[in-house]
Amino acid sequence: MTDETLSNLLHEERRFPPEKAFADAALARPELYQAAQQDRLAFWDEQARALTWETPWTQTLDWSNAPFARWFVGGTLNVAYNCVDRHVEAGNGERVAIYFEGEPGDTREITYAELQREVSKAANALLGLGVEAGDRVAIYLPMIPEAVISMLACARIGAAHSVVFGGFSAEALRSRIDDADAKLVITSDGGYRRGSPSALKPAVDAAVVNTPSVQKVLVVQRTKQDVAWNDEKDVWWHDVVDSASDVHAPQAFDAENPLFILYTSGTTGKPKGILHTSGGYLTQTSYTHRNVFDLRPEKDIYWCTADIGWVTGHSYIVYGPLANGATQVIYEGTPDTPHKGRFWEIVQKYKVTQLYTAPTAIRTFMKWGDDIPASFDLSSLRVLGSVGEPINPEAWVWYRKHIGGDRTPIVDTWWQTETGAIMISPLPGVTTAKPGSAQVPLPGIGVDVVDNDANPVPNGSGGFLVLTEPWPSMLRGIWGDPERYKDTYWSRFDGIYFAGDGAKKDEDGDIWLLGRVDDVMNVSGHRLSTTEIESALVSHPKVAEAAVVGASDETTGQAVCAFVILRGDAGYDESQAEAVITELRNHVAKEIGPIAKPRQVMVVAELPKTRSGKIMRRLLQDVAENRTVGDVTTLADSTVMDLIKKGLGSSS
Ligand code: 6R9
Repeated sequence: MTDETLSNLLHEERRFPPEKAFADAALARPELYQAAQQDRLAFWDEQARALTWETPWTQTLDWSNAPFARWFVGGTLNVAYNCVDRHVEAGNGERVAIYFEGEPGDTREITYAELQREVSKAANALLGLGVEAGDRVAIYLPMIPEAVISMLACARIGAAHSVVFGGFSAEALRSRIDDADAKLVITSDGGYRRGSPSALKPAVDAAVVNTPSVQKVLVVQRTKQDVAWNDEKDVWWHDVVDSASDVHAPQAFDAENPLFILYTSGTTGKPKGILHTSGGYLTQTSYTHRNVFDLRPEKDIYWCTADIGWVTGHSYIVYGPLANGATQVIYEGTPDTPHKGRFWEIVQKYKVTQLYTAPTAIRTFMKWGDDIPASFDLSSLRVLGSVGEPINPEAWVWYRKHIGGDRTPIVDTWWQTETGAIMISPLPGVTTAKPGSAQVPLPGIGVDVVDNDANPVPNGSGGFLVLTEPWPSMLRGIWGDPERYKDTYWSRFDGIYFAGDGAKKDEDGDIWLLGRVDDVMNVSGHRLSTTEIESALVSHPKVAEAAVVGASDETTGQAVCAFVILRGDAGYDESQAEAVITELRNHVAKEIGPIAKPRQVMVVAELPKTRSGKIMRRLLQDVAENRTVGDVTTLADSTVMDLIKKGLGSSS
């Protein structure tokens, strides 16, 4: 990518300095940056000391076998003890750890003392089922407390978990179980989604037919729907966990003991099993969770809306918040069940102080209309977070105004499954925010934007996002495939981590993420970022969401094709289609330049998204290029593509 590549950037000049009262009281201090700059490793030592270690480490970082890192060498700790027991020992056993809100409206309140008993029981049950330190356990559960308890029970006994999204197919589950050689699968009869029970166990039944490593299947009863039962393999949670002893002495494990494997899709077909270990991962997730969200465990009610099957659920529902002794909300279901104000009703009910969600959700709320959040009391909110995709400036501003009451800081947090924890983000109370930009690396993190030859680009230019220093929560490899780890992340540039994202530095050196580098189009030799054109479209008052792809074009190489969802209050009907499309094409030309003017704008009702909220542009490209639509198995809703094709067919 060259400088000229990303020169047509939107001009975003709005600035949101921290409010004085917030800044005065903020947990994150500007001095953190200086401390980290003076001595990076001493800075990380300091953060690691916030955890409770059984044996102290003798070396902060061993990078002698790069890119295979070891952090806090020689240190030992128990991750579950750090997330649960130590809070009870500190006298906070009566503090609520989890406010669970089921989709049908059932609730559960779990204190840290109860969590300690539940995790101990589950740990004892896993040991009874033959799971040992060093084994792998697959977890295929809905968003219920047992998902958190299962993960912590694995951590407690030193077994690595591999959580697989409840939305994934039997085949996806099978291949992940197989790749990790999991001994046990933890699942449930089903979960609630969009107002009705949806089954999970049949997918497990189908998967384990062909996974010889699996000895037992542990089944939580959530919906009480009928399930097929295999007497040799299947065990009810309420039989073996409820009857187990609620006392379990945690044993300390090496800082580099595997904590989990989490599969993420790569550019080739086979998913990559991203491996994370214990000490460094817990250090960075807890440090970032405290500072990025200004987390006060004594009084805050934190809520991250991610699913546990995504890395955000691992780092910012389970490990970061619980290591910090936070009180949090866990919600099982979808934002529009039973009504489109469900999220805001939950914020109001629990007086949520920090909300962490994804741009795709925010744009959906914009589409549903301002009056929905306006009818709830959202005044408890103090910090809003965004993760998963670049957040368009318009969505950012809407989030702050309509959810944050024009008052709350917004943290746009850039990171990946591979990084384990947040890497780039403003600090609330410290950073003057710019809508649409993740802005600055966190203290202790080395980030740059480089050109094709690994030279840092000057301010005002774009290139590839790289991480220049090893960090504590970095992936330790790809499960079973060290070569692929080196090839994917460490071979593009010598000695630095290639993230796969395009980015630009603005005049102040702040970082703007531009989407995956494979989302870059080449139109008549000009490189255009999909994100940039999507942002231009979303800045139009009639547009709620936009996805842009490059479709092959005989004359220009690629042509810009845009799919847009209009806002609910745009007052659109079919008869205005032509006029709206022309208006939007001209709008992009005006905002970015005529070169970016879409060849086609298609008005659709939905966009294809993964469960973690990422738009699957590959499928839209199939539509734009009139091909048969490819594999839809990782979509949150696999019927969306049919809807899109049908809608376009009838309007053209
Ligand atoms: C945490 C998570 C990682 C990819 C990443 C990037 C995109 C995530 C972002 C963002 C712009 C942000 N991404 N956060 N892009 N701004 N704040 O999402 O992990 O599922 O592994 O995805 O998501 O493209 O490379 P993961």
